[in-house]
Amino acid sequence: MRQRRSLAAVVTAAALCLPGFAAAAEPGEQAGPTGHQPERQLTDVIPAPVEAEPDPRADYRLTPFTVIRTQPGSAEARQVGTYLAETLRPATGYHLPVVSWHRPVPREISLLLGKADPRIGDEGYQLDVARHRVTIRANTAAGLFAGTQTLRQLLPAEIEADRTQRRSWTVPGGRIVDYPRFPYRGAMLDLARHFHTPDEVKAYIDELAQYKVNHLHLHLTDDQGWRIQIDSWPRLTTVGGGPGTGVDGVGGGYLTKAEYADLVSYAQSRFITIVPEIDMPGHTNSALSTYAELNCDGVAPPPRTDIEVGYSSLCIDKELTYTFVEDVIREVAAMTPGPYLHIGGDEAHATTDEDYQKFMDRVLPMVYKYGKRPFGWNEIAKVSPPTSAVPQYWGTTNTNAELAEAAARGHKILMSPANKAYLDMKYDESTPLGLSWAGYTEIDDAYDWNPGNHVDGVGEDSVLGVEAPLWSETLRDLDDIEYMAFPRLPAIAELGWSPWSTHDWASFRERLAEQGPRWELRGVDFYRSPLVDWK
Ligand code: NGO
Repeated sequence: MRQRRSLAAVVTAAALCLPGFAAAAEPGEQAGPTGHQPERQLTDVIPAPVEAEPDPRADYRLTPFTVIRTQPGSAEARQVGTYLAETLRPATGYHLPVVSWHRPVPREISLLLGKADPRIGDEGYQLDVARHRVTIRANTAAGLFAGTQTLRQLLPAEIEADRTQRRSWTVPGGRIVDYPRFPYRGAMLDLARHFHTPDEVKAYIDELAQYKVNHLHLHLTDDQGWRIQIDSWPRLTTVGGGPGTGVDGVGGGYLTKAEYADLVSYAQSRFITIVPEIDMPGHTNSALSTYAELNCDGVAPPPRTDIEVGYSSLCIDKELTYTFVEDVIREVAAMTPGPYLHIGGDEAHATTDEDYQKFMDRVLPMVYKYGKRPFGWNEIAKVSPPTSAVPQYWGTTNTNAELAEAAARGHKILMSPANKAYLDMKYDESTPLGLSWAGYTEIDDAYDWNPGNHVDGVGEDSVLGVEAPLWSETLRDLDDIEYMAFPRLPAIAELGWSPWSTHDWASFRERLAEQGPRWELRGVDFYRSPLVDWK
């Protein structure tokens, strides 16, 4: 009884105070079998759900009386409920109180743990939309979060507005059972070529989360700049990340440990794990030009802000190199709760194969010593690292002998083929930003490949997942990032989440068109590909 009374009090408060209340004051369940058609179909979601069974008699209408009820006793479920309420409040103007009661309430959206379809695993969810309630069930808070992101896309696009919209809010009825194809669905942002501020990274995280991306790889160091505070080598950031260290001498900057920690927890609140990358032994000019003693001849090379690659190398035969690397790995591992630490290893053209092997033989054990699982660009496959190390494929061909051998030895591979998944490739010859060394990548190119058989000898079972890297040689601000990421990021996210049986360009292109108005309302810049009939 007490619970019901307090609900009434809340709703009355909503009726009295909230601007949106009047708009929906004919509180409504007019939606449903008669008349009102929802604008969305149950399958209008990116990534495509595993299974969707529409029930047109069961449309649900969000009203000023809707309550979000989360699993009693679960602080995590409550956080997901609070995030959902925060995303739905601005456009609806509804109060949407979040409660953790045991008993169901009328017109609720409930987020509950357990008792779902057994297939959903750790990250999946079951979403039931009925006339009087929406129920999301999952085994974990991550699954509940994924379910809420689906629910968000099932509401009309105006739900993304930051001001109250005078309209009704109907969710199409039926059931979705959904879970990921691969455990790792990633994006990468390059902070080294141009620094991107914590706020820009957070804005990107907010977008990634909507497409069920669960890892963000940060490329933190390169020839141009060093972007993460390392206490034992302080000049890395004050000098190596200082003003003018962006490409063409533009910008500069770095993350303090406090800012990094804040980003890690912000990402965690959206169920995204940060994967830090310290690129070595190549791509190290910023460290080498900051600390002369790291060079074989003890002479610091000049800082460089051009976009040449493959000219720098740590000094393989100097013991100080390994003191330096261990200090960095220790500090980065300590500030990173996630399981992975990326050590780069790409384009070490200034290091001989023998030296590269020597270097990796010393450095890979350090990653394990500090409790992390190493990631590296696919070049690390040639040193036969322990099989728990993850090579990240960035080639442009469908054959790679070293990668196939690594898969045969039992490695999991992360797929980021540059001609498909690199978000910094130009869309076509007229794209003002980006590079084109791997070719032009239109939205259909980004979508049409199968990570489970893209490289000969690397089958579905050997694939850890997919990642869409965004390198920043030409990208200075958030608008630039967004313009290159959208609409291709959702394509890569769908390849990582949705089963291959749902893969369908015609359907994807239509679902993508529906994202356009959402991006506009959120102020997200995007490329209006002529291949899509944007709404
Ligand atoms: C390559 C190179 C990067 C460039 C990027 C640009 C890898 C793994 N190494 O990818 O340094 O920024 O291309 O597309």
